[in-house]
Amino acid sequence: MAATCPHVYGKIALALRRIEAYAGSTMHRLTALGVGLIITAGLLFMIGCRDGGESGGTTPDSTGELGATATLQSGVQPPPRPADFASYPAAIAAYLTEAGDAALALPCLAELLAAWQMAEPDVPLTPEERCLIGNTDADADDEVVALFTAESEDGFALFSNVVVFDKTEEGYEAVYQSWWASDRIANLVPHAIVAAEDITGDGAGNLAYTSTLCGAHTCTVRVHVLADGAFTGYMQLTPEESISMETADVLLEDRDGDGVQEIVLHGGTISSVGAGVQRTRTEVYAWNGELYELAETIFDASGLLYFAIRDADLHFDEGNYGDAADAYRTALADGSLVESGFQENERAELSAYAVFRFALSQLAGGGSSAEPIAALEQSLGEYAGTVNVGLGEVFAATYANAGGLHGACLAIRDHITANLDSFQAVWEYGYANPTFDAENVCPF
Ligand SMILES: [Ca+2]
Ligand SMILES: [Ca+2]
Ligand SMILES: [Ca+2]
Repeated sequence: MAATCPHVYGKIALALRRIEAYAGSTMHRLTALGVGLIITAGLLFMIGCRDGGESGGTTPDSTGELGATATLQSGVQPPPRPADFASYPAAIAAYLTEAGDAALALPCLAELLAAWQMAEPDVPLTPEERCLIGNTDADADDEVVALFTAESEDGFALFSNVVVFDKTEEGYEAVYQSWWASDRIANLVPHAIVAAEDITGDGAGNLAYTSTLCGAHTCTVRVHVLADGAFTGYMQLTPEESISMETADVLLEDRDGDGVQEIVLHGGTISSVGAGVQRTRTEVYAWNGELYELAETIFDASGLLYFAIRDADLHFDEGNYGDAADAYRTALADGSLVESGFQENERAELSAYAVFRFALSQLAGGGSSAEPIAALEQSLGEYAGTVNVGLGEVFAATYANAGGLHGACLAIRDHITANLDSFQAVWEYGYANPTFDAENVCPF
C-alpha cells in the first residue's frame, strides 16, 4: 500500500478540487464542517502514507461491529454487515426502522457506514456522496438515499448500489436500487450521489447520481436523473443513449435562473495517445419537460490552430457564413495559436484550408465575388506544396467559368476524389476528432 502513496496524494488533490467545484455550485452547499472533515481526512491519509501505514481501508472486517467502547449517537448497534451484497438494503432498512430519526443525524447513516467499513476508492467519497436525506418522489416527506460499496472476493471488481429508502407505516423500505459493478483497475468508485431534491422544478422530488465505467485508459461518467412516477416507480429522465462524458466532473446548476436545474458536465478528454488532439468542454443538458437534452456545448480555449479552424467550421456548418469568415480570418491572423504536433506540416496545411474556406464563406454569405477570389489567388503561393492548397487552386481556377459556387464545388469534389488518400492523411488528428469529410468541404 505504501508504494501507491504518491498516487494517493494526486487523488486527494483531485478530490479536494472536486469538493471546491461542488461547494461553488448552487446545488451543493457543502458545509464548512464537511469540507473541514474531508480535508482533515485527506491530511490523515497523507500522514498514514508517510509512516508507510495502510491508507486504503478497503477490506472490511468480518464482524462489522463497532468497538465495545464506542458511544452510539443513535443508541442502536448497527447490524453485522451481511456477507451477501444483495442483502445490504434489507438489513439497512431494518436498521433505519429500529434506529429511527437518530440514524438520520447528519451525516446520515454514519455509524452504520463506519461499522461496515465500506470499500473506499482512492478518491474518497464525500459524506454527501455516501448518504443524503431529501425528497426524491411526489410526496413531501424526505427519503434516505445511500450508496453502498463492496469489493468482489477476488478484489478485481467493486460493487456499488445507490438505494432509496422510503418511510412507510411499517417502517423503512428500499424502493429503488441502481446496482452497478465496476472494474477495480482505475480505483474509482462506480457511483456517487449527486442530489435528492426537486431538480426539474415541478414540485416533486428527484434523485440524481453518477455511475462510472472505466476502460483501459479512461473512465466515462454517466449521469442519471430520476423521478418517481405514480404507477411506474422510479424512471430515468435522461435519454436512453445516456448523458455521459469521459473524465467528467458533474454539477447540477440553474444557469438561466428559471428554477429548473441543468446538468452540467465538464471534461471530455481521453487518456490514450491514439485519441489525438483534444480539448476539454462543458456540456449543458436542459430539461425539456420530458427529458434532459443537450442544449449547449462550450469548448475550453485550447490555444491550438487546429481547434480555431474547427470552431470556424462549426459556424460554417450552421450556415453562419459571416461568423465563419471572421473566424477563419482571425485564426489565420492570430500568431499566438500553436500547432498540436500531431501533423508534420500542420500550420501550412491548416492555413491553406482556412484561406480557401475564408473565401468560400464570403461568397456563400452573398458577398461580391471579385475581392475574395483575388485575395485567395494572392495567398495560394504561400502554401505551395501542401495538400490543402489544391482546394483554393481548383476553386479559383473554376469559379468564374464553371457556373459560380455550384460548378466550382463540383470541381473541388472531383479533385478531392482523385486525391482522397492525401486529404485523409493530412486531416488525421486522432480518433477523438472527426475524420475528413469530403462532402462537406464545398457543399454547394
Ligand atoms: Ca418524498
Ligand atoms: Ca421534480
Ligand atoms: Ca435552469
